[in-house]
Amino acid sequence: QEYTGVKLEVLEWSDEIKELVASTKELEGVKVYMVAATLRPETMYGQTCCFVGPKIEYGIFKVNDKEAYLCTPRAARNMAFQRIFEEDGKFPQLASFPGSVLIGTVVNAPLSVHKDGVRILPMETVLATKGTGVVTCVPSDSPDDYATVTDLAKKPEYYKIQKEWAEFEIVPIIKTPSYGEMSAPYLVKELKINSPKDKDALAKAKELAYKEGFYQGIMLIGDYKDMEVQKAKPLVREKLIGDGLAFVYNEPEGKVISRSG
Ligand code: ZZB
Repeated sequence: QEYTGVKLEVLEWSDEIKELVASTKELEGVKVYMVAATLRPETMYGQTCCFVGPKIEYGIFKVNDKEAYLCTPRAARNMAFQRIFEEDGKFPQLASFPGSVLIGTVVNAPLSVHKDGVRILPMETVLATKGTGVVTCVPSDSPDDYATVTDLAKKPEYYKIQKEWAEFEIVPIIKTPSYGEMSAPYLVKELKINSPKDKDALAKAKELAYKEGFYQGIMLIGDYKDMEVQKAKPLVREKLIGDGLAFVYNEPEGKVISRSG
């Protein structure tokens, strides 16, 4: 799987991790980026927040003297074999912590309409075994994201977040003939999805949104406004990479799954 690793620079650490970062000598003068793995760089305009799995283990890894990446150790290891870190095969770990301590952190989301940054919020369905474990949230076009932000706004105490953190504007970024200007809310409603745990319906909604967005989508925002998504996708990606805001991240295919089942 070829992902785009989008770099979300940390602007303000949450109280729970502030001290750990401040006491880590190697992070002095180093910019830390949370790396979100996405298959849809053209949707980055619609980022409203960014998710981590609260129970998943994350680390900060030194890329060079100026930059460090925050992701799962598994992703850092993969990156180290793709010439993303300074020394081939090495991914020096500077800190280790569960995702829960990151909740409330503010990061810069490249291209997002939310220019002052977005919050890190919890998503219980983040898989530790996929991508970087950091999932940038585009509720207009990702049904999983829409279902999650709806639940976060409904139950802030349960999720241990401030209510305002889950209240942000969701703007249309892609229009399609079948699902209008916001495919995710449309599909979540249409398929009667009530919870982020509604796995099967969400998988179905995701597939429909992917297909319709890719083959029929038209950009409503940004440098490639009015262009077909199919054409805009690689252009947005190249722009992000050219501006140093993203890089190519490959996930080795064929995980170790026993053939017998
Ligand atoms: C932004 C985005 C905007 C995404 C969208 C999707 C959509 P796939 O197809 O199953 O490979 N993702 C990435 N890593 C994880 C993880 N560890 N756990 C859970 N979800 C993860 O899924 C790739 C997509 O799943 C990625 O692309 C990311 O969300 C999420 F409008 O990034 B995406 C219709 C989907 N729309």
